[in-house]
Amino acid sequence: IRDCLRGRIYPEQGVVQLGGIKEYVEKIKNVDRIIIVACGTSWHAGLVGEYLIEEYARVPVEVEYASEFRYRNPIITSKDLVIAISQSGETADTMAAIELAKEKGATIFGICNVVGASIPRITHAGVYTHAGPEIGVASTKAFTAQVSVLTLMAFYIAQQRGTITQSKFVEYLTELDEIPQLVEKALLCNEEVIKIAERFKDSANCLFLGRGSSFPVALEGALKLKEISYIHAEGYPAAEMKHGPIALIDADMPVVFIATKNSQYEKVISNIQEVKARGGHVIAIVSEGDTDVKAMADYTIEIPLTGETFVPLLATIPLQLLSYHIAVMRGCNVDQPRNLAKSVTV
Ligand code: F1P
Repeated sequence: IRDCLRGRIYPEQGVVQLGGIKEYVEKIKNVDRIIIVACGTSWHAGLVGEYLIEEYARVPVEVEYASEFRYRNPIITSKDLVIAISQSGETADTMAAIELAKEKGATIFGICNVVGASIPRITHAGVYTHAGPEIGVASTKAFTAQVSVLTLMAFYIAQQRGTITQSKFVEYLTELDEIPQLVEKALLCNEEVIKIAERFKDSANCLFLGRGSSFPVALEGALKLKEISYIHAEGYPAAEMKHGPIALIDADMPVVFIATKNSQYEKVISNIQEVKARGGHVIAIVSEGDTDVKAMADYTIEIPLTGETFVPLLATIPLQLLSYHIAVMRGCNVDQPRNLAKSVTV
């Protein structure tokens, strides 16, 4: 995240550097709709982007799996702005979605990690995440870097459209600038995560639940566990639990909640109570100093207290560590999971 934000945010001056995107400022000011296209982890980052762009810039956002979007007949016009997200910059589905949107006249921005990859070459403008090479196949630091860029874009679009004041813009940039230090603090949870991994490493299933922008974080937590430890995991919005997944809950179903102090904290607490009442084991990601969730959950992992906007950047850290430790304890190759390719080019 530090490398991703370096040279990009200048809170004191109240400016951001977003490369070629700034050449499309009129488009940004007048756009009626943003469509985000991506696959896998990048799609989850896109969902976080949806929450943030709609919250701050008040532009309707749709987030599409590129692998679906490319094969249907989506309604796209020259008024649309499409943001394509890809770690590798080579994902065939994402490239096909970009070409389709371009044919219909949309403006395409890219968020990519690999400099000079194919996707940056077919977009109109873009931002590199500069997360460094992803050694493993599963996307990890690329995810937090993508979310950092999307957070920055949400603030920038909001500033340009006048949906936030310049003083708020500066305030948000200042908070974002502090995130790398908070991530360092979040990493101190490692010892606690190892204990939890030891306890649940033999589970057959796992459920991840969150509300608001913590819902995509739950999806990403579940995907990482699936990808590198081969444990069946599902991410759900916590409020959807009662519409189905609650039937699965028993003593063999660990449930990971993102239960940080934010606007839906009380509601998450009642979801935790529902799980506990059915004998489920609760692992909760909580804000530093939390007492209410701690009194209920079987295990808690603390992350630094931060504004709701920045929770995805911090809450992802313990979830990635949890998958990592479980995978290592199960003897899985975390860098080269079976059946997965770094770039899905067909
Ligand atoms: C998309 C993706 C990754 C996943 C795996 C397969 O790649 O689904 O999120 O971890 O590597 O591909 P990308 O378009 O972000 O490179």
